[in-house]
Amino acid sequence: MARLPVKLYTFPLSGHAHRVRLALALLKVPTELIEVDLRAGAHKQADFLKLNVFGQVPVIDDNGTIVADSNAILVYLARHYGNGDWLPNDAVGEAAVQRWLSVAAGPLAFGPAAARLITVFGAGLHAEEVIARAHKLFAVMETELTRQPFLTGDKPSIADIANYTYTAHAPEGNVSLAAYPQLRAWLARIEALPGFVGMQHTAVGLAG
Ligand SMILES: N[C@@H](CCC(=O)N[C@@H](CS)C(=O)NCC(=O)O)C(=O)O
Repeated sequence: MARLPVKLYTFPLSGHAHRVRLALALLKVPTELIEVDLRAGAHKQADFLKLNVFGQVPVIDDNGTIVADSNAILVYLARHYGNGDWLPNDAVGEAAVQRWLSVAAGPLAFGPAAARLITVFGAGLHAEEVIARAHKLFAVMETELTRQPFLTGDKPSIADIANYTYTAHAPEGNVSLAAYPQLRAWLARIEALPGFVGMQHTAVGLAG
């Protein structure tokens, strides 16, 4: 039976959802975008909770296979559609990628992504604290990227995809990238990959 496009349940300003959209685009997987109206609470309705008990985007439906959580989806897509690229099979290579997926779910989420939640969505978080956390992370990434063009080596992987969006959009949360030339060059390398698609910009913070 002919395969249908992968359905991506998304929200245009969600960096977590964008990382999946970017992966689908780079892997050239036909995609149907289904917008979930987070502002109207559609993600907490029974129909959506059946797809993701956590009531969050992103979720994909790949011809009946439902996968929720952005990093879990990146692993699924890399294994299913990546032809061995994007997620190495060897133990050391896979662990190196997982390390950066943990960064995306940890310091990236609680640093630059959280800073952007304040300016884009009005979240009641402590700006100074999350901005400081973002700079601490970016200083480490800057050092790592002086040694190699992508986070895990010479080739891009889902580690780069997972960390791209909230880094690129950090200025929206008042986190300047001016002090990080290697980080900016890395963003440009990802943006130059065939099929790259960006996330909608929001004119707030330093991006205002
Ligand atoms: N760990 C999840 C986090 C996803 C997430 O935080 N999604 C946000 C949008 S960026 C969301 O749906 N928020 C609504 C909510 O948590 O109620 C993932 O990586 O997919």
